[in-house]
Amino acid sequence: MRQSTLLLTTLRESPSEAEAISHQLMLRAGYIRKLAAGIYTYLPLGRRVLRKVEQIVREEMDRADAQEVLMPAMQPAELWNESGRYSVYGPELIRLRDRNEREFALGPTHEEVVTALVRNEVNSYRKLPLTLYQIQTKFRDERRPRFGLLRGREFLMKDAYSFDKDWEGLDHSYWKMFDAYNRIFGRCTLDYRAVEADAGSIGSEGGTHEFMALAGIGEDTVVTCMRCKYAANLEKAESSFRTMEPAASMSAEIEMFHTPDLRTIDQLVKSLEIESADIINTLVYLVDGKAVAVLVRGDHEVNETKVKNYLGADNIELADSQMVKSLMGMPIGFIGPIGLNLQILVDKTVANMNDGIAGANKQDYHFRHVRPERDFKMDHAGDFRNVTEGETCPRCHEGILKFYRGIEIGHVFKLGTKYSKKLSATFLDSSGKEQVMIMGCYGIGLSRILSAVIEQNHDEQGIIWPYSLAPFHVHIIPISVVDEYQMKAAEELRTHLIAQGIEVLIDDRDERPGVKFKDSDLIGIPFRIVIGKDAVQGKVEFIERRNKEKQLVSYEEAASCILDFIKNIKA
Ligand code: 9G3
Repeated sequence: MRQSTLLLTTLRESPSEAEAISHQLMLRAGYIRKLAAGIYTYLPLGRRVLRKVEQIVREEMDRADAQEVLMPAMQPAELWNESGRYSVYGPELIRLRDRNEREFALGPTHEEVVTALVRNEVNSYRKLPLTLYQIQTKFRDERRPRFGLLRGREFLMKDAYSFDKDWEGLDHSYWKMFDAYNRIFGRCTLDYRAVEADAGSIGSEGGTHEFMALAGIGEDTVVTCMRCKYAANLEKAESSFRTMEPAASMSAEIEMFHTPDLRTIDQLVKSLEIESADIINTLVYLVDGKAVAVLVRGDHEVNETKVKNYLGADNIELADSQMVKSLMGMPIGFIGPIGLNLQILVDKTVANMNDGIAGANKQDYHFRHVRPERDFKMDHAGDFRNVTEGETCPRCHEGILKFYRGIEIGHVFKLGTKYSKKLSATFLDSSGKEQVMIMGCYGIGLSRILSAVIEQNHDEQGIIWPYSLAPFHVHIIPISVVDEYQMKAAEELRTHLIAQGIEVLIDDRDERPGVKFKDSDLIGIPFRIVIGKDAVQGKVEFIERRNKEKQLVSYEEAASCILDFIKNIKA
């Protein structure tokens, strides 16, 4: 490809709205352009990288015996009503009417469509297991699209769905996909972790893992043990909490005391000169619209996912001060469990306290010497908090838990019969008995992978593509396009490299060298060959983008350097 014809405009500055480095670089390096919030065009360089990711995904899906299909984005509302999800999703689900006023959704995912397809096409156990996949555009009207391709409203996903005759079969399909994901993310040269995850709204009936690319910009928190392989999304992570028996009832009787304007943990800690761990923090949540109190120790945070799952609810939100005022007739900051006529969930760390400070449900008053069980009933004690860094691993009980920020690039679920039952996807088993298919579903965010790879592979000057995903492998830069000798050498080198299956971009623009080098650093092609005045001695400059190593080599050496590199990364 000749850069003088390539649709590529690099920007010196990135638009102020771009906060994530991957977003800034993809805009500046001419990989994407924004059409609307969360909606992007892939320019030629971006499309070439995306196609390489697709190619890796297809190869590994095919290797895992999944069959590629392509399902429509226009999904009849009837299907979403059959699954009962049409009313569950709000404005995030993009809905439209066709010319006959029939309702459709623009597909955010395809459980309903694929189950309706398979229920019509498969009726015998002999046709199972069956795994279908597609690479297709998804639509989700995110309230806050941000970080470029990381959280878009229209994005490319590989979504796969497995159908088995029994749970054992699903287990086999699940781990086959899991292994394929490891190969895919390995080939994308991503630093990632597979973590135990919360099934979320999709409600898988048997476990789910997320694949997290480690990156500071990541919205998820990955909890890993520094000693064993334990890794979990913070939403689900636990620690090896030993429920100690509360110390003997040494604490005095409960006592109310005046705490004027002491509303927050910090204010209490400072003015009473206590530890935050001595405080019983009472938070009020609206869970599916119902007020529920959750008690955690003052140095812990409530884990809303754990609370929601415990109560089997769909929605949870922290009651704000107005809600608390109208619910409890007092301002936030003095709520406590004693005399509180709400359902109370108590984190088990609190259950072990025996001399706590808690709100007195009276403005400007708290209780001290509070002892759970003695002073307030605990309807429900359980794990309702986020683990903290430094706690002990729940698996090996020795390793220390460490946190990382992660970008969710993949998610695999054991669905069970959640959709096949509702949509009657059944088959006749070997004894002719009708059975419900057992499903799994498996997603990879292809657009997100571009962002994750850049977040993990860039420097001050721009992107540094891994060889496996680079839009081109070699960037040939003649210093002077009017120098016939240099241009001839560039063309010969290009022909020689292409003959070896290497993808080459020639910067044949009539630009100053400095501009060419800056652009080359920005777009991140792994290898660069500069053809300058040394060309007459048959020498060219060979530069590796990642470590900026420069060598003056002959044409042949330049080619063999690249071929050697390819050989040992393929090895
Ligand atoms: C919706 C909307 C947004 C959604 C969903 C439905 C996420 C929804 C979960 C999944 C589960 C798996 C197959 C590939 C892997 C992920 N956001 N999910 O179901 F209507 Cl608006 O998509 N689907």
